[in-house]
Amino acid sequence: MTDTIFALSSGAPPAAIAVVRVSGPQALELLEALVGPLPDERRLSLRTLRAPGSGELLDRALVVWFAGERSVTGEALVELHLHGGRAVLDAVEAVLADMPGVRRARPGEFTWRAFRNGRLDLVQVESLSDLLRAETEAQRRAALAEEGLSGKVEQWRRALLHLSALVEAALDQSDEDDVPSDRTAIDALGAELIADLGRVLARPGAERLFDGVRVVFAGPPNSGKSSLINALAGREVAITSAIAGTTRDVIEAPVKLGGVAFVLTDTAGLRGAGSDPIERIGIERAERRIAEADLVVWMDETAEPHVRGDRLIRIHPRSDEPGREQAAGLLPVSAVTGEGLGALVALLVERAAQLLPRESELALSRRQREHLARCHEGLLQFRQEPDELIAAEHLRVARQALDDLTGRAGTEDLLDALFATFCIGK
Ligand SMILES: Nc1nc2c(ncn2[C@@H]2O[C@H](COP(=O)(O)OP(=O)(O)OP(=O)(O)O)[C@@H](O)[C@H]2O)c(=O)[nH]1
Ligand SMILES: [Mg+2]
Repeated sequence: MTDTIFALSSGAPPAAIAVVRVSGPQALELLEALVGPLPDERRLSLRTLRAPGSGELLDRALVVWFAGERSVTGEALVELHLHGGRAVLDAVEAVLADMPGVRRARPGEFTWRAFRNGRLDLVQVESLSDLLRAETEAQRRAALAEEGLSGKVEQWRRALLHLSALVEAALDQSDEDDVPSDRTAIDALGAELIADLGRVLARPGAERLFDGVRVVFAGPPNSGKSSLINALAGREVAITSAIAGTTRDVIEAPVKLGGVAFVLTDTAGLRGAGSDPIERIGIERAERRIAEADLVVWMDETAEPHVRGDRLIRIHPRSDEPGREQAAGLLPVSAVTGEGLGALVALLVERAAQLLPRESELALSRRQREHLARCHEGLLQFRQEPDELIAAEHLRVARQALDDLTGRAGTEDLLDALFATFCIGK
């Protein structure tokens, strides 16, 4: 029999309220043992909780229960809204853990049960995971929009099934010359699906949104890279000094600027001659980061930037200092006076916006994009394949890709990896 699981689903104690969730076949029995006769289903009710054996008073708390057909986990579910003190929680949890067949939940286990019982598909689970880890406004909106993917995938799946049915029918009829095959409908539906999937695939992915847009600060030693990163991050991320060659390794600082997640990367000052072997390794690393960056803040007024185009942001650093000629057209920025910092942030946010999914527009994760791309590819091959039997096989591959996307055909290791990212009580 399935275990009944419980966990604290709200934040760490002490808190005003601690919500303990219990899910599984014995959840209702357990609630009855704690509070006596059950209140109405889905009705938050004030009850006295007592330890089943001793009758000892545990807490007075709001309790609520849901039958399996209506709960998020698809099992009988109980919520105890306890006073959020550590001792209250300990006492109640000790009583729960003592009951036979009842144990503490593993991380993500409530969500895992919801998935197993068909309450959520994998895309919805991922959206939930993203929502829980969202730290910026943009991440929160993207996570909420991601939920819409599940419905979209279901539409595509139905359209694909319909398409397959048309193709099968055409195959059956191909022996009988007098029955025309439905080639026009098949072509139209195929083209529509390809276009629809293509549109979603063409959008920027969600990775940058959650992992942060990678901005590398590069320029000669002493140009003020580390000082500028410290000023933008509002904390001492890197050591700064008047000694040229202070920064040698790559230092990353995740920051939120203008509601967008960035990873600011400090690098060793770029110079050729005169640098020692360790500094040279630092410079090699800097060059690698520059090559991989989404954006590069180039802090050299004279030297030719190592990147071009949309990735490049040129500034005139240490702009407060007399004697440093302001190069024409470069944004003057000073880590000391704060001049130009706001303008630089605005520029970073503006450039980042081009790399990120548009607000509340559906953005795919790498995993989602891979499966969707496989589906798209299957459809393209289906359209080009003159042999109807082989074409039907391409369609099957496309359908399989969508099933992989929603987890209908989920492999265990993938599921383990995903659910392990959840916290206990979720
Ligand atoms: N006046 C003024 N001084 C600055 C500014 N930014 C940095 N400095 C000074 O310039 C020197 C070098 O600054 P860093 O931030 O260490 O320069 P860096 O580019 O990281 O140097 P390396 O790590 O050696 O490549 C330090 O003495 C800083 O105090 C600025 O905006 N204005
Ligand atoms: Mg430095």
